[in-house]
Amino acid sequence: MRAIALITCLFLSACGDDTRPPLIANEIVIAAPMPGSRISAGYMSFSNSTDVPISITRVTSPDFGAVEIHESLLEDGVAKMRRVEKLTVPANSSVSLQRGGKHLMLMRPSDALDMVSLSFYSDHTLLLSVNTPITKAGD
Ligand SMILES: [Cu+2]
Repeated sequence: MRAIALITCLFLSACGDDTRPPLIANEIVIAAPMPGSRISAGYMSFSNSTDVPISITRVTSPDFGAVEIHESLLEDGVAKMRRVEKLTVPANSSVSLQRGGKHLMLMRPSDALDMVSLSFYSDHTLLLSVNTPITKAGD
């Protein structure tokens, strides 16, 4: 177990005085699905405090059947969205998911959703876990 703890420690940026995690999320808004809808969107800002780019390739949640990163775009004047395979947060920089741009697409919610747990991975490495209340329409 000790070896595993050490490896985790190295990944989480040295474990020295700098206790800041490599990747943090703030300004998190997870919209509640509209009545009758089985889909909703999430927005947030990711900050990378390391000297290397960090790529999010997978998002999981026990509260949804599937979570994807999407990008909204205009194609021939028609608003569409497509799946993004990888969201890269540049070194010492941040990236925002926001309305009309990149967003989380949250599909097939479980019933009576109040809190949402999300885990962000780079391939198989867990980068960040987030627990946040859902934002009801009108909040
Ligand atoms: Cu979408």
